[in-house]
Amino acid sequence: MKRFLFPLSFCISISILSCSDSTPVTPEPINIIPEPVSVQAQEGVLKIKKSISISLPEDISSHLNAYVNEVLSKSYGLSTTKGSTASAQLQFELKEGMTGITPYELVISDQAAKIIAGEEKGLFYGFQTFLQLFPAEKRDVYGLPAVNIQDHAQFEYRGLHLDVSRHFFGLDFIKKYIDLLAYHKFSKFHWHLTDDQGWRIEIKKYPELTDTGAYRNGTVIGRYPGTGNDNTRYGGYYTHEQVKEVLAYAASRYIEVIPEIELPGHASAAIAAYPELSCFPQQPTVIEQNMSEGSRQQQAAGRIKVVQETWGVFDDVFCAGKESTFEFLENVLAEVAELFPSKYLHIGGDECPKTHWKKCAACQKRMKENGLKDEHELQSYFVTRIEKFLNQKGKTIIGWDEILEGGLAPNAIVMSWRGQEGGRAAARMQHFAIMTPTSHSYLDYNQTEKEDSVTIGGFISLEKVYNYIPVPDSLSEAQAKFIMGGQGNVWTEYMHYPSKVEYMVYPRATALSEVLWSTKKDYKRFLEKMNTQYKRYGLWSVNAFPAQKLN
Ligand code: TNX
Repeated sequence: MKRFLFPLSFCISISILSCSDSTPVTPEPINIIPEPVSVQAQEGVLKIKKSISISLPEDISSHLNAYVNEVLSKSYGLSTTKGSTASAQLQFELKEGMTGITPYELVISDQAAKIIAGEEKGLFYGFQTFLQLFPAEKRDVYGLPAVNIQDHAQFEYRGLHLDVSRHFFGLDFIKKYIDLLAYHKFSKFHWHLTDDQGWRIEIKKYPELTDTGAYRNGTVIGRYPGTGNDNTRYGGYYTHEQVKEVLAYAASRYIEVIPEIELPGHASAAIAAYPELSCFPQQPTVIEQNMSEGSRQQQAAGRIKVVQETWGVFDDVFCAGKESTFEFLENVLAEVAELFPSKYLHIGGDECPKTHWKKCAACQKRMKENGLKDEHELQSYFVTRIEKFLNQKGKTIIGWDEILEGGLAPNAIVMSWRGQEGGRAAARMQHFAIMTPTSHSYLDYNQTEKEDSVTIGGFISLEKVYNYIPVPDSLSEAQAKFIMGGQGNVWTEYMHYPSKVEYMVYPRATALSEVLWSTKKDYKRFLEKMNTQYKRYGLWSVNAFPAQKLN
């Protein structure tokens, strides 16, 4: 077995420098991910031994203070003391007039490290860069290299998504996932909370959504259509209190959490809870192959709508004809809008088969009354109506690129997943877009051609992710401004455990962080930095895909 994947050609000249108390210390090599705008190595080394003095601006958020102290202590065993503005070893300073998206400067001399930024978020990013100048292990003495770093982000939207419906992940893992986002300077966590296989957020007005909709009677075994059903009840959900805990945790890491409530498709779990949301409440849920014993018995006993147990796209969607559907969704969304501070709310919009709408008298009546020429226009009516409701609540909707079909809702942001075309079309219409194409950012796809675990298939290598350019060439400069950034999508049909999520997501999310933050492209250099990054994965206890298996 090969021990190292990446070329070790990058070798900075390691000089042994003397420090104030005259013990020689070796400065760490500089391997920052995502790559900063400018890094100028200087002569000298800042020596840190057992404790570090810190000065923060007086009016800084207490959570930033707490984070800085906690990470330095947990990761590096350093005790922290409060230092004076002029002499602390780690100084944070807010300064007006810096330009760019969340700019910061990090200046390290043999006396002190100074992080300067226009806002707290910038100070936080500067601190992440500072941490990457430490070795990825606890030591008695640390030697940080003297350096001048100027940095800012290329895109404001730098996201990672997580599907918690197909498989559910508890709070500890969600927090760890957020920690990892923070280390990579991601700015958004897209929390995919509802889908056919489980409704995962408490809605006080509709308790059945979680009492019934958060649990399925079993799960298909193996790759779809599977070899059987495990016949094991599976599920879970987040209470409002837990959601608030996650939001506070994310906020203290400067990460915005964007909730997704899927509509009008991917609605089987909600329909299992409230069958009248379907066009056909009297028709049993169809699970063509490998249905669980529990669901068979449930259907035989007359409770014919069940939470889905297999993967795919299903015909039973929210009925667009009944007023009660909109009343329900508005009540749900009102609670979600209130809970999440983000100005964005993702409403799904993808993969909504029109089979039921075509046969449903209420849907057909709605189309006729509103002069809608086909079911795509009915979907557009659906989304536009929901958008209007959410706009009144001060929220901007994001939807998967199917929301372009039949006419885009007036203020919607398009999340382009079936390639780049949706994002390009949106930008041309002066709508904002977020790029998450299956070609480059589906982190559920295989990362080697020889993948030996069960996955959804496909193949997106680390290099492919790294070489992604989110702004399509064909856009004018003015249109390109509508590309807010990009995101990695993590669909969890084949990720049953946190360790599998990490195995699929890292190292590719590391490459994506550089794509979204930096304008530089140098894959060879990136691979060199990955030698250090794999050590950081060790420090962070991340079960990353093994480097040896990547080539
Ligand atoms: C498509 S991307 C889906 C998901 C699946 C995913 C699997 C999108 C908007 N919808 O429902 O989980 O493919 O890769």
